[in-house]
Amino acid sequence: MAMTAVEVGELPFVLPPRVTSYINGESFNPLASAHEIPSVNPATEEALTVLSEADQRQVDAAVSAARTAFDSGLWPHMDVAQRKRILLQIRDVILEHTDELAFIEVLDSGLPMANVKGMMIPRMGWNFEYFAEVASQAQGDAYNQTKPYMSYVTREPIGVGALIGPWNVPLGLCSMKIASCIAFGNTCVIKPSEYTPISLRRLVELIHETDLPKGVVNLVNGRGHVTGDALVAHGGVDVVSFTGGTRTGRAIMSRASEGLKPVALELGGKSANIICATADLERALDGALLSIYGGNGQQCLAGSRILVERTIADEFIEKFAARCPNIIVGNPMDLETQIGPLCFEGHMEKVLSYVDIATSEGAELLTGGKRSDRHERGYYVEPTAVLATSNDTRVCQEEIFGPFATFLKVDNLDEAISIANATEFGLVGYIWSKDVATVMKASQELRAGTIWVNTPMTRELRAPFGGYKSSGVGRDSGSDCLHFFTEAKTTTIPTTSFLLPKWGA
Ligand code: TXE
Repeated sequence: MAMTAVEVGELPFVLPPRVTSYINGESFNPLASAHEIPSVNPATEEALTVLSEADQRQVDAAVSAARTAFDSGLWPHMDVAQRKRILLQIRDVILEHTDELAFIEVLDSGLPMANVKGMMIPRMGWNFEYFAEVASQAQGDAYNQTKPYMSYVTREPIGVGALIGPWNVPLGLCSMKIASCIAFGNTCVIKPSEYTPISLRRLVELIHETDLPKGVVNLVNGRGHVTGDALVAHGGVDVVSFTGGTRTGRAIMSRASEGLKPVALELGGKSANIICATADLERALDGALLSIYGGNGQQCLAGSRILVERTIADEFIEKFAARCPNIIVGNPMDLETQIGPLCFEGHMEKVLSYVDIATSEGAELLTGGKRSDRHERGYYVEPTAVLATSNDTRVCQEEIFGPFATFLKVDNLDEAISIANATEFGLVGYIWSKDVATVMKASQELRAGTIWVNTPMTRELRAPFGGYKSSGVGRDSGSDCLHFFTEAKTTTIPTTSFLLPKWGA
Protein backbone atom coordinates (compact mmCIF):
# COMPACT_ATOMS: atom_id res chain seq x y z
CA MET A 1 0.00 0.00 0.00
CA ALA A 2 1.40 3.43 -0.93
CA MET A 3 2.01 5.54 2.16
CA THR A 4 2.34 9.27 2.73
CA ALA A 5 4.55 10.39 5.58
CA VAL A 6 2.64 12.81 7.76
CA GLU A 7 4.00 14.44 10.90
CA VAL A 8 1.32 14.17 13.54
CA GLY A 9 1.77 15.29 17.13
CA GLU A 10 5.07 14.38 18.70
CA LEU A 11 5.77 11.19 16.76
CA PRO A 12 6.33 10.74 13.06
CA PHE A 13 3.68 8.35 11.92
CA VAL A 14 3.01 7.13 8.44
CA LEU A 15 -0.66 7.49 7.66
CA PRO A 16 -2.07 5.62 4.71
CA PRO A 17 -3.59 8.04 2.17
CA ARG A 18 -6.63 5.77 2.08
CA VAL A 19 -7.86 3.19 4.59
CA THR A 20 -9.01 0.24 2.52
CA SER A 21 -10.20 -3.26 3.18
CA TYR A 22 -7.73 -6.03 3.96
CA ILE A 23 -8.77 -9.31 2.43
CA ASN A 24 -7.03 -12.66 2.26
CA GLY A 25 -3.82 -11.23 3.66
CA GLU A 26 -3.67 -8.28 1.29
CA SER A 27 -4.74 -4.72 0.98
CA PHE A 28 -7.74 -4.57 -1.33
CA ASN A 29 -7.54 -2.11 -4.23
CA PRO A 30 -10.81 -0.22 -4.34
CA LEU A 31 -12.43 1.10 -7.49
CA ALA A 32 -11.80 4.78 -8.14
CA SER A 33 -15.53 5.28 -7.72
CA ALA A 34 -15.56 3.90 -4.14
CA HIS A 35 -17.37 6.08 -1.61
CA GLU A 36 -14.89 7.92 0.62
CA ILE A 37 -15.31 9.27 4.14
CA PRO A 38 -12.76 11.60 5.78
CA SER A 39 -11.27 10.26 8.97
CA VAL A 40 -10.91 13.17 11.38
CA ASN A 41 -8.64 13.72 14.37
CA PRO A 42 -11.10 14.68 17.13
CA ALA A 43 -8.42 16.66 18.96
CA THR A 44 -7.70 18.99 16.04
CA GLU A 45 -10.69 18.53 13.70
CA GLU A 46 -8.19 17.93 10.88
CA ALA A 47 -8.61 15.17 8.32
CA LEU A 48 -6.12 12.37 8.94
CA THR A 49 -6.87 10.21 5.91
CA VAL A 50 -9.91 8.92 4.07
CA LEU A 51 -11.76 5.69 4.48
CA SER A 52 -12.58 3.91 1.25
CA GLU A 53 -15.91 2.19 1.75
CA ALA A 54 -16.25 -1.48 0.92
CA ASP A 55 -19.13 -2.17 -1.43
CA GLN A 56 -20.97 -5.47 -1.92
CA ARG A 57 -18.16 -6.73 -4.17
CA GLN A 58 -15.57 -6.27 -1.42
CA VAL A 59 -17.82 -7.77 1.20
CA ASP A 60 -18.28 -10.77 -1.11
CA ALA A 61 -14.49 -11.06 -1.51
CA ALA A 62 -13.91 -10.81 2.26
CA VAL A 63 -16.56 -13.41 3.12
CA SER A 64 -15.32 -15.66 0.36
CA ALA A 65 -11.73 -15.47 1.73
CA ALA A 66 -13.00 -16.28 5.25
CA ARG A 67 -15.17 -19.10 3.86
CA THR A 68 -12.26 -20.65 1.97
CA ALA A 69 -9.96 -20.44 5.00
CA PHE A 70 -12.68 -22.16 7.01
CA ASP A 71 -13.94 -24.72 4.50
CA SER A 72 -10.43 -25.82 3.51
CA GLY A 73 -10.07 -26.98 7.11
CA LEU A 74 -6.66 -25.42 7.44
CA TRP A 75 -7.53 -23.26 10.45
CA PRO A 76 -10.43 -25.16 12.06
CA HIS A 77 -8.62 -28.50 11.88
CA MET A 78 -5.20 -27.19 12.83
CA ASP A 79 -3.75 -28.91 15.88
CA VAL A 80 -4.74 -26.77 18.83
CA ALA A 81 -1.16 -26.42 20.06
CA GLN A 82 -0.24 -24.93 16.71
CA ARG A 83 -3.25 -22.60 16.73
CA LYS A 84 -2.37 -21.53 20.24
CA ARG A 85 1.20 -20.79 19.18
CA ILE A 86 -0.10 -18.46 16.46
CA LEU A 87 -2.49 -16.69 18.85
CA LEU A 88 0.42 -16.09 21.20
CA GLN A 89 2.41 -14.70 18.27
CA ILE A 90 -0.44 -12.24 17.73
CA ARG A 91 -0.25 -11.26 21.40
CA ASP A 92 3.48 -10.68 21.04
CA VAL A 93 3.22 -8.63 17.89
CA ILE A 94 0.60 -6.43 19.56
CA LEU A 95 2.74 -5.86 22.64
CA GLU A 96 5.84 -5.19 20.54
CA HIS A 97 3.88 -2.46 18.74
CA THR A 98 2.34 -0.94 21.86
CA ASP A 99 3.61 2.58 21.16
CA GLU A 100 2.50 2.59 17.55
CA LEU A 101 -0.93 1.07 18.17
CA ALA A 102 -1.56 3.36 21.14
CA PHE A 103 -0.55 6.38 19.08
CA ILE A 104 -2.93 5.53 16.24
CA GLU A 105 -5.77 4.71 18.59
CA VAL A 106 -5.43 8.02 20.41
CA LEU A 107 -5.15 9.91 17.13
CA ASP A 108 -8.28 8.34 15.72
CA SER A 109 -10.52 8.08 18.80
CA GLY A 110 -9.45 10.85 21.19
CA LEU A 111 -9.11 8.37 24.08
CA PRO A 112 -6.48 9.47 26.63
CA MET A 113 -3.02 8.00 26.02
CA ALA A 114 -2.51 6.91 29.65
CA ASN A 115 -5.57 4.73 29.40
CA VAL A 116 -4.83 3.33 25.95
CA LYS A 117 -1.19 2.58 26.53
CA GLY A 118 -1.40 1.56 30.17
CA MET A 119 -4.55 -0.54 30.00
CA MET A 120 -6.02 -1.18 26.60
CA ILE A 121 -3.03 -2.40 24.62
CA PRO A 122 -1.92 -4.84 27.36
CA ARG A 123 -5.54 -5.96 27.52
CA MET A 124 -5.53 -6.66 23.78
CA GLY A 125 -2.55 -8.94 24.24
CA TRP A 126 -4.32 -10.65 27.12
CA ASN A 127 -7.43 -11.17 24.95
CA PHE A 128 -5.42 -13.35 22.55
CA GLU A 129 -3.52 -15.15 25.32
CA TYR A 130 -6.67 -15.86 27.30
CA PHE A 131 -8.71 -17.24 24.41
CA ALA A 132 -5.73 -19.31 23.22
CA GLU A 133 -5.76 -20.88 26.67
CA VAL A 134 -9.54 -21.42 26.74
CA ALA A 135 -9.53 -23.06 23.31
CA SER A 136 -6.67 -25.35 24.24
CA GLN A 137 -8.45 -26.44 27.45
CA ALA A 138 -11.92 -26.97 25.95
CA GLN A 139 -13.50 -30.30 26.90
CA GLY A 140 -16.46 -32.36 25.81
CA ASP A 141 -19.02 -34.47 27.69
CA ALA A 142 -19.79 -38.16 27.47
CA TYR A 143 -22.99 -40.04 28.48
CA ASN A 144 -23.23 -43.80 28.96
CA GLN A 145 -26.36 -44.07 31.12
CA THR A 146 -28.54 -45.30 28.25
CA LYS A 147 -27.29 -48.86 27.60
CA PRO A 148 -25.81 -50.07 25.36
CA TYR A 149 -24.88 -46.67 24.01
CA MET A 150 -22.08 -44.24 24.53
CA SER A 151 -22.80 -40.67 23.42
CA TYR A 152 -20.11 -38.05 23.42
CA VAL A 153 -20.29 -34.37 22.68
CA THR A 154 -17.67 -32.42 20.81
CA ARG A 155 -17.70 -28.72 20.01
CA GLU A 156 -16.83 -27.65 16.51
CA PRO A 157 -16.15 -24.16 15.19
CA ILE A 158 -19.31 -22.56 13.85
CA GLY A 159 -17.83 -21.06 10.68
CA VAL A 160 -17.44 -17.48 9.49
CA GLY A 161 -18.07 -14.69 11.99
CA ALA A 162 -19.25 -11.20 11.03
CA LEU A 163 -17.76 -9.00 13.74
CA ILE A 164 -18.98 -5.42 13.96
CA GLY A 165 -17.30 -3.00 16.32
CA PRO A 166 -18.02 0.50 17.63
CA TRP A 167 -15.96 3.70 17.77
CA ASN A 168 -15.66 4.24 21.52
CA VAL A 169 -12.94 1.63 22.22
CA PRO A 170 -12.01 0.42 18.73
CA LEU A 171 -8.95 -1.74 19.38
CA GLY A 172 -10.04 -3.09 22.75
CA LEU A 173 -13.47 -4.24 21.64
CA CYS A 174 -12.56 -5.42 18.14
CA SER A 175 -9.50 -7.36 19.36
CA MET A 176 -11.72 -9.16 21.87
CA LYS A 177 -14.10 -10.12 19.07
CA ILE A 178 -11.33 -11.36 16.78
CA ALA A 179 -9.61 -13.34 19.56
CA SER A 180 -12.77 -15.01 20.85
CA CYS A 181 -13.92 -15.88 17.31
CA ILE A 182 -10.74 -17.29 15.77
CA ALA A 183 -9.39 -19.06 18.88
CA PHE A 184 -12.02 -21.79 18.48
CA GLY A 185 -11.13 -22.37 14.81
CA ASN A 186 -13.47 -19.93 13.14
CA THR A 187 -12.57 -17.36 10.54
CA CYS A 188 -13.93 -13.83 10.40
CA VAL A 189 -14.61 -10.58 8.66
CA ILE A 190 -14.37 -7.59 10.97
CA LYS A 191 -15.93 -4.21 10.29
CA PRO A 192 -14.80 -1.45 12.63
CA SER A 193 -16.72 1.79 12.94
CA GLU A 194 -16.45 4.19 10.02
CA TYR A 195 -15.42 6.87 12.56
CA THR A 196 -12.32 4.99 13.74
CA PRO A 197 -10.95 2.81 10.94
CA ILE A 198 -7.19 3.42 11.18
CA SER A 199 -6.08 1.46 14.23
CA LEU A 200 -7.95 -1.71 13.24
CA ARG A 201 -6.46 -1.60 9.80
CA ARG A 202 -2.98 -1.49 11.34
CA LEU A 203 -3.85 -4.27 13.78
CA VAL A 204 -4.99 -6.53 10.95
CA GLU A 205 -1.76 -5.83 9.05
CA LEU A 206 0.27 -6.68 12.16
CA ILE A 207 -1.69 -9.87 12.73
CA HIS A 208 -0.48 -10.96 9.30
CA GLU A 209 3.16 -10.68 10.37
CA THR A 210 2.56 -13.91 12.30
CA ASP A 211 2.01 -17.42 10.94
CA LEU A 212 -1.75 -16.87 10.80
CA PRO A 213 -3.02 -18.33 7.51
CA LYS A 214 -4.41 -15.85 5.01
CA GLY A 215 -8.16 -15.46 5.04
CA VAL A 216 -8.65 -16.22 8.74
CA VAL A 217 -8.97 -12.50 9.61
CA ASN A 218 -10.34 -10.13 6.98
CA LEU A 219 -11.31 -6.50 7.35
CA VAL A 220 -13.85 -4.35 5.55
CA ASN A 221 -14.47 -0.67 6.18
CA GLY A 222 -17.56 1.40 5.61
CA ARG A 223 -20.81 2.73 6.97
CA GLY A 224 -23.17 0.51 8.88
CA HIS A 225 -26.15 0.58 6.56
CA VAL A 226 -23.93 -0.18 3.54
CA THR A 227 -20.94 -2.37 4.42
CA GLY A 228 -22.22 -3.53 7.81
CA ASP A 229 -25.60 -4.53 6.48
CA ALA A 230 -24.09 -6.35 3.47
CA LEU A 231 -21.89 -8.30 5.86
CA VAL A 232 -24.62 -9.27 8.32
CA ALA A 233 -26.94 -10.34 5.50
CA HIS A 234 -24.29 -12.28 3.58
CA GLY A 235 -25.16 -15.91 2.94
CA GLY A 236 -21.58 -16.99 3.69
CA VAL A 237 -21.70 -15.66 7.24
CA ASP A 238 -22.66 -18.08 10.03
CA VAL A 239 -22.68 -15.95 13.16
CA VAL A 240 -22.81 -12.25 14.06
CA SER A 241 -21.17 -10.50 17.00
CA PHE A 242 -21.94 -6.80 17.49
CA THR A 243 -21.10 -4.08 19.99
CA GLY A 244 -22.79 -0.73 19.57
CA GLY A 245 -26.01 1.18 20.09
CA THR A 246 -29.28 -0.49 21.02
CA ARG A 247 -31.17 0.74 17.96
CA THR A 248 -28.49 -0.65 15.63
CA GLY A 249 -28.44 -3.87 17.62
CA ARG A 250 -32.16 -4.34 16.96
CA ALA A 251 -31.65 -3.77 13.22
CA ILE A 252 -28.77 -6.25 13.12
CA MET A 253 -30.67 -8.91 15.04
CA SER A 254 -33.60 -8.59 12.71
CA ARG A 255 -31.37 -8.79 9.62
CA ALA A 256 -29.44 -11.77 10.98
CA SER A 257 -32.68 -13.56 11.78
CA GLU A 258 -33.43 -13.79 8.04
CA GLY A 259 -30.54 -16.25 7.79
CA LEU A 260 -31.23 -17.76 11.24
CA LYS A 261 -27.76 -16.61 12.33
CA PRO A 262 -27.01 -16.57 16.05
CA VAL A 263 -26.22 -13.06 17.31
CA ALA A 264 -24.36 -11.73 20.33
CA LEU A 265 -25.18 -8.11 21.06
CA GLU A 266 -23.43 -5.89 23.59
CA LEU A 267 -25.47 -2.69 23.61
CA GLY A 268 -26.05 0.49 25.54
CA GLY A 269 -26.55 1.20 29.21
CA LYS A 270 -27.84 3.74 31.69
CA SER A 271 -26.35 2.15 34.71
CA ALA A 272 -27.09 3.16 38.27
CA ASN A 273 -24.31 3.98 40.69
CA ILE A 274 -25.81 3.73 44.19
CA ILE A 275 -24.03 5.66 46.92
CA CYS A 276 -25.25 4.64 50.38
CA ALA A 277 -24.72 6.57 53.58
CA THR A 278 -22.79 3.50 54.80
CA ALA A 279 -20.16 3.87 52.05
CA ASP A 280 -16.56 4.95 52.38
CA LEU A 281 -17.58 8.27 50.89
CA GLU A 282 -14.15 9.44 49.80
CA ARG A 283 -13.62 6.21 47.86
CA ALA A 284 -17.15 6.33 46.47
CA LEU A 285 -16.47 9.85 45.23
CA ASP A 286 -13.29 8.76 43.44
CA GLY A 287 -15.15 5.78 42.00
CA ALA A 288 -18.17 7.78 40.87
CA LEU A 289 -15.96 10.26 38.99
CA LEU A 290 -14.01 7.48 37.28
CA SER A 291 -17.14 5.51 36.43
CA ILE A 292 -18.75 8.34 34.52
CA TYR A 293 -15.81 10.30 33.14
CA GLY A 294 -13.42 7.42 32.35
CA GLY A 295 -13.00 6.70 28.63
CA ASN A 296 -14.24 10.24 27.88
CA GLY A 297 -17.63 9.12 29.23
CA GLN A 298 -18.12 7.07 26.06
CA GLN A 299 -18.55 3.73 27.78
CA CYS A 300 -21.49 1.38 27.77
CA LEU A 301 -20.62 0.44 31.36
CA ALA A 302 -20.53 4.04 32.66
CA GLY A 303 -22.17 4.73 36.01
CA SER A 304 -24.23 7.50 34.46
CA ARG A 305 -27.15 7.68 36.94
CA ILE A 306 -25.72 8.42 40.36
CA LEU A 307 -28.29 7.67 43.06
CA VAL A 308 -27.25 9.15 46.40
CA GLU A 309 -28.91 8.50 49.75
CA ARG A 310 -30.57 11.74 50.81
CA THR A 311 -28.81 12.12 54.20
CA ILE A 312 -25.42 12.45 52.49
CA ALA A 313 -26.53 13.70 49.09
CA ASP A 314 -25.88 17.45 49.36
CA GLU A 315 -22.37 17.00 50.65
CA PHE A 316 -21.52 14.24 48.17
CA ILE A 317 -22.89 16.11 45.17
CA GLU A 318 -21.14 19.31 46.20
CA LYS A 319 -17.80 17.52 46.49
CA PHE A 320 -18.33 15.77 43.14
CA ALA A 321 -19.11 19.04 41.38
CA ALA A 322 -16.15 20.77 43.02
CA ARG A 323 -13.76 18.15 41.63
CA CYS A 324 -14.99 18.44 38.04
CA PRO A 325 -13.34 21.73 37.00
CA ASN A 326 -9.99 20.29 38.14
CA ILE A 327 -10.22 17.22 35.91
CA ILE A 328 -7.65 17.56 33.15
CA VAL A 329 -9.47 17.90 29.84
CA GLY A 330 -6.93 18.15 27.08
CA ASN A 331 -4.75 16.76 24.34
CA PRO A 332 -5.29 13.01 24.49
CA MET A 333 -1.62 12.44 23.58
CA ASP A 334 -0.54 13.96 26.92
CA LEU A 335 -0.11 11.31 29.56
CA GLU A 336 -1.66 13.46 32.27
CA THR A 337 -4.88 14.08 30.30
CA GLN A 338 -7.91 12.55 31.99
CA ILE A 339 -10.63 13.43 29.46
CA GLY A 340 -9.87 13.80 25.76
CA PRO A 341 -12.10 15.05 22.95
CA LEU A 342 -15.29 13.19 22.09
CA CYS A 343 -14.92 10.91 19.12
CA PHE A 344 -16.65 12.96 16.41
CA GLU A 345 -18.48 16.21 15.96
CA GLY A 346 -21.98 14.77 15.64
CA HIS A 347 -21.50 12.86 18.86
CA MET A 348 -20.27 15.95 20.70
CA GLU A 349 -23.38 17.79 19.52
CA LYS A 350 -25.57 14.95 20.71
CA VAL A 351 -23.96 15.00 24.16
CA LEU A 352 -24.24 18.80 24.45
CA SER A 353 -27.89 18.70 23.36
CA TYR A 354 -28.67 16.96 26.65
CA VAL A 355 -27.77 20.11 28.57
CA ASP A 356 -30.79 21.91 27.10
CA ILE A 357 -32.90 18.79 27.47
CA ALA A 358 -31.91 18.60 31.16
CA THR A 359 -32.69 22.22 31.93
CA SER A 360 -35.97 22.09 30.02
CA GLU A 361 -36.89 19.11 32.21
CA GLY A 362 -36.19 21.16 35.35
CA ALA A 363 -32.81 19.65 36.19
CA GLU A 364 -30.20 21.78 37.91
CA LEU A 365 -26.89 22.15 36.07
CA LEU A 366 -24.23 21.45 38.72
CA THR A 367 -21.07 21.86 36.67
CA GLY A 368 -19.84 21.98 33.06
CA GLY A 369 -22.49 21.92 30.40
CA LYS A 370 -20.52 23.30 27.48
CA ARG A 371 -17.70 22.81 25.05
CA SER A 372 -14.40 23.43 26.76
CA ASP A 373 -13.36 27.04 26.13
CA ARG A 374 -9.71 26.20 26.82
CA HIS A 375 -9.40 24.63 23.38
CA GLU A 376 -9.76 26.45 20.10
CA ARG A 377 -10.27 23.24 18.19
CA GLY A 378 -11.31 19.72 19.01
CA TYR A 379 -14.47 18.13 20.35
CA TYR A 380 -13.75 18.81 24.02
CA VAL A 381 -16.65 18.88 26.45
CA GLU A 382 -16.34 19.94 30.09
CA PRO A 383 -17.18 17.24 32.62
CA THR A 384 -20.85 17.88 33.22
CA ALA A 385 -23.27 16.93 35.99
CA VAL A 386 -26.95 17.66 36.54
CA LEU A 387 -29.35 17.01 39.39
CA ALA A 388 -32.51 15.58 37.82
CA THR A 389 -36.03 15.99 39.11
CA SER A 390 -37.25 12.47 38.39
CA ASN A 391 -36.07 9.15 37.01
CA ASP A 392 -38.70 9.51 34.29
CA THR A 393 -36.85 12.37 32.61
CA ARG A 394 -34.86 11.86 29.43
CA VAL A 395 -31.50 12.52 31.11
CA CYS A 396 -32.25 9.57 33.40
CA GLN A 397 -33.56 7.27 30.69
CA GLU A 398 -31.43 7.87 27.59
CA GLU A 399 -27.84 6.87 27.08
CA ILE A 400 -25.92 10.15 26.63
CA PHE A 401 -22.55 8.42 26.21
CA GLY A 402 -20.36 11.36 27.17
CA PRO A 403 -18.86 13.06 30.23
CA PHE A 404 -22.34 13.75 31.59
CA ALA A 405 -23.43 12.56 35.04
CA THR A 406 -27.05 12.63 36.20
CA PHE A 407 -27.76 12.70 39.93
CA LEU A 408 -30.92 11.70 41.77
CA LYS A 409 -31.47 11.75 45.54
CA VAL A 410 -33.05 8.66 47.09
CA ASP A 411 -34.55 7.97 50.52
CA ASN A 412 -33.21 4.46 51.04
CA LEU A 413 -31.85 1.33 49.39
CA ASP A 414 -35.28 0.06 48.35
CA GLU A 415 -35.98 3.25 46.46
CA ALA A 416 -32.48 3.21 44.94
CA ILE A 417 -32.95 -0.34 43.64
CA SER A 418 -36.39 0.39 42.30
CA ILE A 419 -35.10 3.48 40.42
CA ALA A 420 -32.00 1.61 39.25
CA ASN A 421 -34.22 -1.04 37.67
CA ALA A 422 -36.68 1.44 36.14
CA THR A 423 -34.91 1.68 32.79
CA GLU A 424 -34.95 -0.21 29.51
CA PHE A 425 -31.25 -1.05 30.07
CA GLY A 426 -29.52 -3.53 32.37
CA LEU A 427 -25.83 -3.70 31.63
CA VAL A 428 -24.14 -3.05 34.98
CA GLY A 429 -24.88 -1.66 38.45
CA TYR A 430 -22.60 -0.13 41.04
CA ILE A 431 -23.14 -0.17 44.80
CA TRP A 432 -21.03 1.60 47.43
CA SER A 433 -21.54 0.51 51.05
CA LYS A 434 -19.54 -1.06 53.86
CA ASP A 435 -22.62 -2.94 55.06
CA VAL A 436 -22.69 -6.56 53.86
CA ALA A 437 -26.48 -6.92 53.94
CA THR A 438 -26.85 -3.78 51.82
CA VAL A 439 -24.35 -5.04 49.28
CA MET A 440 -25.94 -8.48 49.10
CA LYS A 441 -29.42 -7.05 48.64
CA ALA A 442 -28.22 -4.82 45.79
CA SER A 443 -26.34 -7.70 44.20
CA GLN A 444 -29.48 -9.85 44.27
CA GLU A 445 -32.08 -7.26 43.26
CA LEU A 446 -30.36 -5.11 40.63
CA ARG A 447 -31.46 -6.26 37.17
CA ALA A 448 -28.10 -6.02 35.42
CA GLY A 449 -25.50 -8.41 34.03
CA THR A 450 -22.61 -7.22 36.21
CA ILE A 451 -22.62 -5.65 39.68
CA TRP A 452 -19.57 -3.77 40.90
CA VAL A 453 -19.31 -3.43 44.67
CA ASN A 454 -17.13 -0.65 46.10
CA THR A 455 -15.15 -0.40 42.90
CA PRO A 456 -15.30 1.49 39.66
CA MET A 457 -15.52 -0.51 36.44
CA THR A 458 -13.27 -3.48 35.93
CA ARG A 459 -13.70 -6.33 33.45
CA GLU A 460 -12.95 -9.93 34.47
CA LEU A 461 -12.45 -11.67 31.15
CA ARG A 462 -13.21 -15.08 32.66
CA ALA A 463 -16.63 -14.01 33.98
CA PRO A 464 -19.72 -13.39 31.83
CA PHE A 465 -20.20 -9.81 30.69
CA GLY A 466 -23.36 -8.70 28.95
CA GLY A 467 -26.68 -7.07 29.50
CA TYR A 468 -30.21 -7.71 30.70
CA LYS A 469 -33.11 -6.20 28.74
CA SER A 470 -32.13 -3.74 25.98
CA SER A 471 -28.46 -3.86 26.95
CA GLY A 472 -27.87 -6.96 24.94
CA VAL A 473 -28.18 -10.59 24.09
CA GLY A 474 -25.58 -13.13 25.16
CA ARG A 475 -22.46 -12.86 27.27
CA ASP A 476 -18.71 -12.61 26.79
CA SER A 477 -16.48 -14.92 28.84
CA GLY A 478 -14.33 -17.93 28.16
CA SER A 479 -17.16 -20.44 28.36
CA ASP A 480 -19.85 -18.15 26.88
CA CYS A 481 -17.67 -17.40 23.85
CA LEU A 482 -16.85 -21.09 23.52
CA HIS A 483 -20.58 -21.83 23.35
CA PHE A 484 -21.38 -18.94 21.06
CA PHE A 485 -18.60 -19.57 18.56
CA THR A 486 -18.94 -23.36 18.40
CA GLU A 487 -21.63 -25.89 17.51
CA ALA A 488 -22.23 -28.85 19.80
CA LYS A 489 -22.14 -32.22 18.09
CA THR A 490 -23.39 -35.42 19.69
CA THR A 491 -22.00 -38.72 18.42
CA THR A 492 -23.74 -41.91 19.56
CA ILE A 493 -22.11 -45.38 19.33
CA PRO A 494 -23.44 -48.71 20.63
CA THR A 495 -20.95 -50.39 22.94
CA THR A 496 -22.05 -53.90 21.81
CA SER A 497 -23.10 -55.29 18.42
CA PHE A 498 -26.63 -56.07 19.58
CA LEU A 499 -29.05 -57.59 17.10
CA LEU A 500 -31.07 -55.15 15.04
CA PRO A 501 -34.60 -56.05 13.83
CA LYS A 502 -34.31 -57.64 10.40
CA TRP A 503 -36.93 -55.66 8.47
CA GLY A 504 -37.76 -57.20 5.09
CA ALA A 505 -35.55 -60.27 5.74
O1 TXE B 1 -23.32 3.47 16.86
P1 TXE B 1 -23.78 2.21 16.03
P2 TXE B 1 -23.72 4.98 16.76
C1 TXE B 1 -24.46 3.89 21.80
C2 TXE B 1 -24.22 5.31 22.29
C3 TXE B 1 -24.21 6.08 21.01
C4 TXE B 1 -25.30 5.36 20.25
C5 TXE B 1 -25.26 5.54 18.76
O2 TXE B 1 -25.30 5.72 23.07
O3 TXE B 1 -24.49 7.45 21.18
O4 TXE B 1 -25.09 4.02 20.56
O5 TXE B 1 -23.98 5.26 18.29
C6 TXE B 1 -22.26 -0.38 12.59
N1 TXE B 1 -25.80 -3.09 10.00
N2 TXE B 1 -23.23 3.14 21.66
O6 TXE B 1 -24.97 5.16 16.02
O7 TXE B 1 -24.69 2.58 14.91
C7 TXE B 1 -21.48 0.90 12.51
O8 TXE B 1 -20.96 1.11 11.22
C8 TXE B 1 -24.56 -3.44 10.39
C9 TXE B 1 -22.97 2.16 22.70
O9 TXE B 1 -22.58 5.76 16.31
O10 TXE B 1 -24.26 1.23 17.00
C10 TXE B 1 -20.42 0.65 13.58
O11 TXE B 1 -19.40 -0.19 13.05
N3 TXE B 1 -23.74 -2.61 11.06
C11 TXE B 1 -21.83 1.31 22.40
C12 TXE B 1 -21.20 -0.12 14.63
O12 TXE B 1 -22.35 -0.62 13.98
C13 TXE B 1 -24.19 -1.39 11.38
C14 TXE B 1 -20.77 1.74 21.51
C15 TXE B 1 -21.63 0.69 15.84
O13 TXE B 1 -22.39 1.76 15.39
C16 TXE B 1 -25.48 -0.97 11.00
C17 TXE B 1 -21.20 2.69 20.50
C18 TXE B 1 -26.30 -1.88 10.29
N4 TXE B 1 -27.53 -1.58 9.90
C19 TXE B 1 -22.39 3.37 20.63
N5 TXE B 1 -25.65 0.30 11.45
C20 TXE B 1 -21.41 0.27 23.38
N6 TXE B 1 -22.27 -0.74 23.62
O14 TXE B 1 -20.32 0.31 23.91
C21 TXE B 1 -24.51 0.67 12.08
N7 TXE B 1 -23.62 -0.35 12.03
